[in-house]
Amino acid sequence: MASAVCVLLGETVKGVLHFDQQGDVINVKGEVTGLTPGDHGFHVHEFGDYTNGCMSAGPHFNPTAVEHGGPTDEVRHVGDLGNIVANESGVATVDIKDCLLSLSGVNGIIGRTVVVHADPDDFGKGGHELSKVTGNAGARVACGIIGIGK
Ligand SMILES: *[C@@H]1O[C@H](CO)[C@@H](O)[C@H](O)[C@H]1NC(C)=O
Ligand SMILES: [Cu+2]
Ligand SMILES: [Zn+2]
Repeated sequence: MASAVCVLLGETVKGVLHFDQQGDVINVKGEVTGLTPGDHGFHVHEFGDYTNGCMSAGPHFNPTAVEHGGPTDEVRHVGDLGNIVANESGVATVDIKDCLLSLSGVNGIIGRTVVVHADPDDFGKGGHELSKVTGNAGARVACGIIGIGK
């Protein structure tokens, strides 16, 4: 089993994520706090670059150069993990299983960045000019670089 870890930091939003891969399945588990209640776009972005904060992480990790989508859509970026849902206390418990992400190879996410957004990801269906690119998920409220876990 391979693993990775990501510490998310923003002005008010914080969290820790653990990635465990068994075969083709990655399980992303953790907790994110300090959110507004509701859905928040949750993606792996291309670069592990924090030079100018979360903006330096670049676009969604998209090695196959396709349109943005939801996590269960056939057409989606590798980094499209959908939304995390914060409760009334602003806490999102994350427990996502995904078969497209990987900890190695062309879909490898180690050294890239997880970004949590201010707004919901519309999975490309919102009709906004950004829907097919980012899911129109708004500002980057926290991010963290994915590192090798122990
Ligand atoms: C939100 O979730 C956290 C973590 O599970 C929990 O401790 C807290 O009580 C929940 N808040 C509400 C209002 O349900
Ligand atoms: Cu994003
Ligand atoms: Zn995307």
